[in-house]
Amino acid sequence: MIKPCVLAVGLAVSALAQASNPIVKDIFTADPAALVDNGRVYVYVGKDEAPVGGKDYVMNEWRVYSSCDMKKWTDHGSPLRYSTFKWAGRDAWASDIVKRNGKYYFYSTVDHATIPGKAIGVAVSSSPTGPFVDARGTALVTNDMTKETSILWDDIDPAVFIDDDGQAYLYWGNTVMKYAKLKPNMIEIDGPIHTVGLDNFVEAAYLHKHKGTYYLTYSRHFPEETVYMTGPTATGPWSFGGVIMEKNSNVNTIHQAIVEFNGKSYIFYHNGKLPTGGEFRRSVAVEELRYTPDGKILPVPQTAE
Ligand code: FUB
Repeated sequence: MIKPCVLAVGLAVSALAQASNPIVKDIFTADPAALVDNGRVYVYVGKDEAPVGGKDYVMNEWRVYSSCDMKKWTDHGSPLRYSTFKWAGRDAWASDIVKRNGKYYFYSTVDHATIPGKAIGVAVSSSPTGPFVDARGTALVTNDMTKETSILWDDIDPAVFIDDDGQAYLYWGNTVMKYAKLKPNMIEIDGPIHTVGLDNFVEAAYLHKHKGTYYLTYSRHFPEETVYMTGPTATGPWSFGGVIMEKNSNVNTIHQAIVEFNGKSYIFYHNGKLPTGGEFRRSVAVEELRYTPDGKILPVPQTAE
């Protein structure tokens, strides 16, 4: 049962609880995806399980937390694991979530058990907290090593955006950004897969719209920083906007998600700031995101309170 949020009259919502980054302090979390639904914000994270000194990601499940005020978070447990996708072999990597026609569609990166490389699956639930089931029984996107530009991990980091006319788009990629239309059923690619050359694009493509402008954010360089581009449509053409968040000190990745909630904009990301944190032991945090009157995004410093 998900409790409805009650707004306190005459009190700033932010005064209701102690501010606190990272959001989760008892486990390591990474690759935030965010959803605002029925007045509540949900953040979905991959659980980083690598031991201290670990040399690679150990990620078996996603977890979901929700909040009424961006400060006090309720733990809803794990709504799915990589093994929810029977065709996947490992790796609950980055994800995104969207609601359509009363259902919640969760797009996620996993390692394919039989096709070499990463793949993207889509799971569905009637609740934002799950449980989610595989919506197709097969991967939505698989690696194609016959292409000259292919690498084993170029099909990662899905992000979904539904435009005002109802057209849904899937964005993803590593090194090269890709995008495609989704059919209205949200579980099939519609038409060709496009590739877009972006300046020093690494990963974590993410699309949002604010006051009529489309914003494409992504990670560039390595260690990564979060940058943005703006465009007149969901497919560009894109003009470089600037750096939103500078690189982490002890983690090469940063992976953002952006939502509007109760009249403010927020950016979720990860860093390595928990004690014993680092490259494979990350922590999801959130900051307010501010725009100038002419639509530029102001640089966002990380806070730890
Ligand atoms: O968490 C595994 C990978 O690291 C994600 O897919 C990337 O975005 C980076 O954060």
